[in-house]
Amino acid sequence: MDREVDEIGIVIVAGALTEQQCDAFITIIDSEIASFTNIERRLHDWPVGNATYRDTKGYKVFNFQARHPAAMELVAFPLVVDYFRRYLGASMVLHSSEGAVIPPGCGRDFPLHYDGYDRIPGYFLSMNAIFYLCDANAENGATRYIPGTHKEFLSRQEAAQRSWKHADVKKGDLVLFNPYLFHAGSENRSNANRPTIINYYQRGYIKQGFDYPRAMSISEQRKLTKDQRTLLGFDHRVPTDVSELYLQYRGTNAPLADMDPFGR
Ligand SMILES: O=C(O)CCC(=O)C(=O)O
Repeated sequence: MDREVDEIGIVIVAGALTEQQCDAFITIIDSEIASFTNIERRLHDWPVGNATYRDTKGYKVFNFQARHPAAMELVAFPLVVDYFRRYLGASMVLHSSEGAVIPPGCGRDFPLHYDGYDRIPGYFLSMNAIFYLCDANAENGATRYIPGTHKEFLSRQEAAQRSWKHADVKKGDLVLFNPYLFHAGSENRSNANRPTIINYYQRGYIKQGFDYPRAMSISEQRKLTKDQRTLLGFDHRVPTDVSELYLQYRGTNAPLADMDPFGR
């Protein structure tokens, strides 16, 4: 895996999820899309040029880990977490988890990009894991990438002049990225959706996509494993004010970091 991440820029892990797990995740994503809140519907209807967000980017179920216990379990998928921690350290956190669906006809304009805020030679700030819930290739919007660009530090304009390859993956495969590899989704020219789950991790000191601990009830927080708590950012919370600072330090020799007003 190290060699492929270093030499090619992506590694495909075959059969990370079973067919049944993929189907169950597709059902969860579809039902979340069907019951989108008003603000989620409005985001997808948002005008982008002459089209809408949905027509250009497809459907995004943001905060996917909060939608179902299986999705929460997936953010702590041991292969991903153990492997990425080797690059991003033990304090690594989740930046975002998304259920993503590229419908037929969508994805033509996904821009080639690298992941993360910055490119620092020899040092990664983030890493991306895409679980494919269907077979994917050049026909139906598979991830495209420009091999070797993770070592070249090109501009986006330079990268746009290069030719790319498509990942060729089976349902249940997992694609892990070198963050500096130029890549993007691609046009879905088939008649079926291309569903994926995109779990994106980063160093523990970078701001996460959402304030996960604050978004959860105390009872939900208590169901989390230690690993999930670390990944969701419970070890790096910012107190709103001095009263929360007292909650953090109350009564133990370690920061509570829960800010649980009822105590434990
Ligand atoms: O959907 C894809 O194939 C690519 C997703 C992507 O580019 C990203 O998450 O950075």
